Amino acid sequence: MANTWGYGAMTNSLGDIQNAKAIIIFGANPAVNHPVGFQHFLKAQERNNAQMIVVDPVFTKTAAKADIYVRIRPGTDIAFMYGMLHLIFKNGWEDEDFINDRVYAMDDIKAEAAKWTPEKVSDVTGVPAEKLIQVTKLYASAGVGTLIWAMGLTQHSIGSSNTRLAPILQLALGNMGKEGGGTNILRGHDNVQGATDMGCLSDTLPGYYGLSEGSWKYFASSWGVDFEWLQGRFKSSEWMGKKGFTLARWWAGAINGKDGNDQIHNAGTGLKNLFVMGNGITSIAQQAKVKEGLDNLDMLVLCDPFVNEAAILTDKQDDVFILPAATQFETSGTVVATNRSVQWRTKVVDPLYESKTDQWIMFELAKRLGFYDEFTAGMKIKENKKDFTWPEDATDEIARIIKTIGLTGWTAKRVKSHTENWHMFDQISGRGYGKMKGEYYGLPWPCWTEKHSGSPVLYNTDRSVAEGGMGFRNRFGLEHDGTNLLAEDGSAPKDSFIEGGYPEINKDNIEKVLGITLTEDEKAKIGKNWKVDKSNIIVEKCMEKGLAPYGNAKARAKVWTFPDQIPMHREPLHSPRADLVKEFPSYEDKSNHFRVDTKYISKQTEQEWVKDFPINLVTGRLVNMNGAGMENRASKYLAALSPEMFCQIHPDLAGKYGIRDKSMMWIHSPEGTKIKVKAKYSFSVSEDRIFIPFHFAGHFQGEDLTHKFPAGTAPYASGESANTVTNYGYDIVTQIPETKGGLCRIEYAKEEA
Ligand SMILES: Nc1nc2c(c(=O)[nH]1)N[C@H]1C(S)=C(S)[C@@H](COP(=O)(O)OP(=O)(O)OC[C@H]3O[C@@H](n4cnc5c(=O)[nH]c(N)nc54)[C@H](O)[C@@H]3O)O[C@H]1N2
Ligand SMILES: Nc1nc2c(c(=O)[nH]1)N[C@H]1C(S)=C(S)[C@@H](COP(=O)(O)OP(=O)(O)OC[C@H]3O[C@@H](n4cnc5c(=O)[nH]c(N)nc54)[C@H](O)[C@@H]3O)O[C@H]1N2
Ligand SMILES: [Mo]
Repeated sequence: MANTWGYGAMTNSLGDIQNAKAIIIFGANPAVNHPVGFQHFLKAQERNNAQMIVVDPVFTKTAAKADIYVRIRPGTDIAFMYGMLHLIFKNGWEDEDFINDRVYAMDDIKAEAAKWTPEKVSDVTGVPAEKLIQVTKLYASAGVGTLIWAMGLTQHSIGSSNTRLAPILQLALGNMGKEGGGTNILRGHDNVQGATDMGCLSDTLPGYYGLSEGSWKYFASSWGVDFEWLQGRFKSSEWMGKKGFTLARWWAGAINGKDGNDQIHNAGTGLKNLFVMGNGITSIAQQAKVKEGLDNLDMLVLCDPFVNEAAILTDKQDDVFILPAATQFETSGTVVATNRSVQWRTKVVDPLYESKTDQWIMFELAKRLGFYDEFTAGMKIKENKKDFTWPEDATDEIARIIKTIGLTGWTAKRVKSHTENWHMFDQISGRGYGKMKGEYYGLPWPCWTEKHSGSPVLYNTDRSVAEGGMGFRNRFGLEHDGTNLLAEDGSAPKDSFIEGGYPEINKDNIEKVLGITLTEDEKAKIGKNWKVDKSNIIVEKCMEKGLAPYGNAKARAKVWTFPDQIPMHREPLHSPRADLVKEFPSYEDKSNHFRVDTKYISKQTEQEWVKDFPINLVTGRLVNMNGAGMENRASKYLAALSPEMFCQIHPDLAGKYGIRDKSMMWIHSPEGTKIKVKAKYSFSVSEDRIFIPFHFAGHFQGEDLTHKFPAGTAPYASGESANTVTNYGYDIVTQIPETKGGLCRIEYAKEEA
């Protein structure tokens, strides 16, 4: 990644947005989805007269607060950002020193940007050339600017390229590692950052450790279990190193290549059981496939405080288990916020009625499956105890093991002291006062040692490493094709022993790079490198010298192992512009992508989709509902705010199809599926696109399934799921579904008598 960590987490923080002189938002609607955090945006407008630019295909509530609104065609942000870079380089608005000292391969970006003239950008994105020029001039000249994104950038077949080019734009302007700057990704669920950090990903171990044998061995010994035992849990040892299925396409595993569906690569077997803990399932793209997957399972287990609507969607009658999970209010432990900071959460009440906490369910499951001792061994190691205390010992286990992102300082004791003293920290900088002096609120990672302050602004070289400073991470070698990948002289964090770039620190180079001599005892204790050094001696020695253990390197604008080495515009698989599909085709089909063969070019060119499906389909969120929506539709008051599934449609578009305001309409997808929803006239969308929220479920392709709820459990509002008509399409690297870049056809739906 251009930005080593910014892929998923904020480099700065919500409070820090108050320092921004300009704000540019791509595909995020914080007024609706982060309404509390959005106050910091409004304060930046008040305090600094910060200009706010919103780039979105829909005129949102956030756009209503913007100084400039840019209506972009879905899936064309790369063209827009290259258009900005084109103007930046042409006018000399880039930060030359920053690029020279801290960025690798910006020349490749410059060459691509040269092709994106304002006229070309306008043709591809639908944004007038003058608007692109106005936005770029404003953003490049305002002083430090923050770049915000969320799902409007990620949910595309080119989502991962979007999330690379956005940081590159910030690198070009020298906006990284600065207060008021950075790339600030507004994350989703409560604790989704913590869940990702802890390895709820199918291609990493906790802390983003890879699936190599070395990583597994580090974890085996840190967990106090035999490596061979762990290996024995897999069909054969090679499967230990393979990526798993993703949530987006688990159903392909259950359908197992039947009836022309995508082939899977899963050791010769399909998926038989699905255990769901905290996902709505109806939030996944291509619901007809999801239903087929559910129907094909041997067993379905749903652990949820509510009746998970997967149980309503499936026709499966036997072996569907609904386990009453307790909520976050009925348990305690740590959660991680969007800016990498941690908080302690205290239980409010004991689990109500027969509900059980998620950890109780997991422990009981481990007991029944016969590996409870191994499952819990890691929590007893630190103090060599017979039993563990939940959740403190789990928190301490994480602090003990996860070095990659620097969680060493996150002991239960410290985290609790932060939450208890939250009033002792500054709202904007996060800096502590009084007894919390020298620490930043929630110890944003990396928090290298048990004494470290936390790092509120990633890649900030104006601070010493001890107070959260650092350069970019050295992850990809010292040079590539003869070009130095380490940072240039003068770019090291404040108070650094070394002026310029240096490699990541390991057992072999520590004495030379740090200019020290280790004692025999230290030599015996330290691990192979800083990531697996259980003694933490490497990190401690680095701190003494003002060095970040992960090195000081250049950010990469080019990833030589990716299908597109630099981000490239490619049309969505279902594009309204057949002419541009020829000019900017999608990728070659990808075999065994997270175990599933995945179509790109073959789907894109299967037919000229726009002929039969002429309208862009945009999906997104409402302020009163969350995710799959069950939690909110089960609330009488929240449900009353949007009691029915609806579609925002421009009156001129509706008029062409004879669709009246509040009449019913059908939306048809290229996959042959359809939903029946209520039309809602709106000028927030233009005539070429419609917007639908994805928070509804309980109806399927015109059929009301709510009679299937156990008595008394149906929510106050039900309706069609947007995901029944979201199109086929998955990101080339991450496999996130293309739920923000599809096509559809609409039709008036006759009212039944
Ligand atoms: N009230 C509420 N708050 C939530 C949630 C919720 O469900 N309800 N969910 C939480 C979760 S899990 C998440 S991930 C976040 C998501 O937060 P957001 O990403 O803000 O959520 P969305 O509304 O899905 O999408 C944001 C915007 O992307 C725009 N968009 C679509 N396609 C494109 C495109 O191609 N380019 C650009 N530039 N924009 C595009 C949409 O029109 C939409 O306005 O919200 C979190 N907060
Ligand atoms: N079309 C379209 N689809 C989308 C998106 C989009 O923008 N457009 N956005 C995508 C995104 S970013 C996301 S994150 C997903 C969100 O989709 P989901 O992850 O499905 O969202 P939630 O509704 O928050 O689902 C959480 C489930 O967990 C349950 N739950 C709540 N608390 C607990 C608990 O403590 N324990 C347990 N065991 N369960 C609990 C809730 O009752 C609910 O059933 O949707 C994705 N789907
Ligand atoms: Mo999300």
